[in-house]
Amino acid sequence: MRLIIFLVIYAGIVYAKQVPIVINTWAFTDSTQAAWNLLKRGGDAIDAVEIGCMTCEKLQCDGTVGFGGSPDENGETTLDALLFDGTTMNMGAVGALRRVKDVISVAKHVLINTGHSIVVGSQATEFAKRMGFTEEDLTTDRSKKIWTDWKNNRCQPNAWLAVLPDSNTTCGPYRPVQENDVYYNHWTHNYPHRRTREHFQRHSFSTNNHDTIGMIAIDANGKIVAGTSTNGMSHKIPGRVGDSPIPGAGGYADSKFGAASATGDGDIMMRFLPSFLAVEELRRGSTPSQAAWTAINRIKEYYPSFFGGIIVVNKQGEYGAACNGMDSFPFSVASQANEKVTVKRVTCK
Ligand code: SD4
Repeated sequence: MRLIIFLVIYAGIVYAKQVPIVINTWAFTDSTQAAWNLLKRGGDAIDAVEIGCMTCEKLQCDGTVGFGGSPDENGETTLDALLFDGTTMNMGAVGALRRVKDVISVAKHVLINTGHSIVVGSQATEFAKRMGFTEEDLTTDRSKKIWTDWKNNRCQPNAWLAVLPDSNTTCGPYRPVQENDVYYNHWTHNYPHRRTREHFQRHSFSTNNHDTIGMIAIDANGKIVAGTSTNGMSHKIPGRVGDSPIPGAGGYADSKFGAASATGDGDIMMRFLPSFLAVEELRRGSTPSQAAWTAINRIKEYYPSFFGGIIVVNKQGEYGAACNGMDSFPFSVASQANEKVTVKRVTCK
C-alpha cells in the first residue's frame, strides 16, 4: 500500500515537473518565451501556441515567418498556419493566405468560428476580413529584393519540372515539354536540372534559409496543442500550399499521448504525414526520440537527402527530435522543470 502511495506521489511529481511545457522548432526563443509566460500563469495551450507563433510572425523570425518573406513567383508573400487541439481533435488551418499578416490568429478563427478545418487563398482573405483582420500588402523591401534578384537570375531556381519557358529568359509562362517536342533536345541539353527536383531542393532549403515555426504546448490541464506558422518557400508557384497547415504533416496532437511538429521541405515531407506517424509511435509505446527518428527515417527511405526536422513531446512532457539533410537541428524549450528558455540540438544521422 505504502509503495502504491509512493508511486502515485512520485508519478505526480514527475508529471508536475515537466508540464506545463512549450517546445518549438529552431532557435526562435522569443516565441518560446512568449508562450511560456502564458503557460506558467495557467494559460490555455491554444492561446500559448497562438501567442508563440504570433511573436515569430511579428518579428519575422529569420525573415522567414510572417510577412515580407519567401516571395512566390509573382513576388507575393503568402502564409500557411495550423492550430491543432489534441483534446477536442478540432483544428483550424489556413493555406496560401494573401494580404493578411496574422495567419495563426486567422487559423484560430477557423478552429473556433467554423466547422471547417482548412480555408485557403483569396477566399481565406475574405474570411479573415469578416473576422476583423486588416487587408494589407505583405511585401517589404527585403522580399522585393529577393524577388528581383531571382528575376535577374533568369528565375532560377524554380519549382517547375519538365517544362519549357516561352522565351530565352527561362522565366515563365511555361508549357509542358514532350519527348516528340522539337525543343526536347534543346531542353535536356540546356536545363538538365529541370528533369529532377534536386536542383531546386538544394537551393531552396538550408539551415540559413528555413521558414517554419512549429510549436507544441502542454498546459496545466494536460491539454496538448500543436501549431505552425510559415511563409513557405521562396519562388513557389502561386497557389502552392506546404505541409505546415496539413494535419498530421506540419503538426498533430492527441492529448492522450502527445504531439509532434515538423519543418523542412514540405512538398516532400507532407507525403509521409510525419507528425501523425510520430504521435502514432507514441501511442505504440515509443519514446519521443524514437518516435521522431521513426518519422524521419520513413521519409529518408524514399528521399535520402531531404531537408527537415521534427520535434515530439509525450504527455508527460518528455521530448525528443530528429532531423535529416543538415548537420544538426536546434529547437527551443521551456518547462516547469526548467523555466529558462533553452536551445537544444539534435545531431542528424
Ligand atoms: C514549407 N515546411 O512550406 C515549410 C517550410 C519549412 O524549414 O519548414 N522550412 O515547406
